[in-house]
Amino acid sequence: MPLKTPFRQYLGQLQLAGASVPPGLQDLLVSLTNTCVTLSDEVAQGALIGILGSAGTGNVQGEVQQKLDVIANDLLIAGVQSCQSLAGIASEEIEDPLPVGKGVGDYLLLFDPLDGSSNIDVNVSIGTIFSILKKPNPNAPLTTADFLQAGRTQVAAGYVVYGPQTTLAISLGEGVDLFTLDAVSGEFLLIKQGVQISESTREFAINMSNMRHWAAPVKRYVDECLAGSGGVRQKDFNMRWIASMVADVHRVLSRGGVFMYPWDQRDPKKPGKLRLMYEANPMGFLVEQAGGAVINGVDTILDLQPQGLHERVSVMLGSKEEVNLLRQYHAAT
Ligand code: P6P
Repeated sequence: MPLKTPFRQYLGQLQLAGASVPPGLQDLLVSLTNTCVTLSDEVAQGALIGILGSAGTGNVQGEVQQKLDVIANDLLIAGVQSCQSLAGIASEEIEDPLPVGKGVGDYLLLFDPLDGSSNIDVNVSIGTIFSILKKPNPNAPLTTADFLQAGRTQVAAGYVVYGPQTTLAISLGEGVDLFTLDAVSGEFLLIKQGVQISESTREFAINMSNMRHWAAPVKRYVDECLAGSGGVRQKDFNMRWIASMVADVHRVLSRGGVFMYPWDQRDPKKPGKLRLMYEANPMGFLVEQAGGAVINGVDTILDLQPQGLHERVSVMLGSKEEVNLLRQYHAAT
């Protein structure tokens, strides 16, 4: 498909296993991404329209909400209300799923409306992460159980990163494609089709300040990266940590690497910091579609059967060789 194809036209031309994208899914994706364009404008205004700083409220995660967290959540919920194919929404910012219309329809939408919000006030990239599932019984009343499907069942997943460019990464199950927001037309234009993550890398991403709390396999892996060319890996590594999953994962998709937010002993009962349903699963879907891998240490994350809408998970994703090594080290314990 020609570069700079607008997203709406791309969806109209895309073939999935020889068939067109269902019109209801096209409508949902266009409404969702158009809302992200509006959100991008809000994010870019920042202090000029008084939307930085804390909202003074907490979310279901027990976290202090930033004003933009609330704005993003409200915008996204409002932006998809007219989608007849959408039955319900699950958001990081709200406890229970929200029915759309009468709560019937083919699809379910899950999102982290504004991931990385600790970076909002310091002008570092943040983003919206989304996941779309099929509703098991389209005409039955909406239930939380409808959303508790393994990540591999996603029909679409993606993110919009609000950075130097506002860029959309999306997969409908046949590879990952990238679009950048054109300021003139206000549309996402195709910039790359078929993103592939390099199997090997020299770059890892983890919050090093947590090192003393990590499990042994993670400590071993990172120590070996730090030992560089004189150590068992026989190559030097670089480290990055943006503390915004969307930005870190976009870098991994763009130039390879491994991103880790593993379980640590600060709160042993918590399996990890990141959420399975609307962070790890959509990001893992993209990474696998781009030829990478995503695990929680021992299991492939996309095969996990969710138990709760807001459950957390340990995450290691990116270049296949590195993720396989992490899996090997976890299996050896
Ligand atoms: P830390 C942002 O709050 C987030 O959920 C992810 O986007 C990011 O990868 C992680 O938390 C950063 O966590 O502990 O390094 O601030």
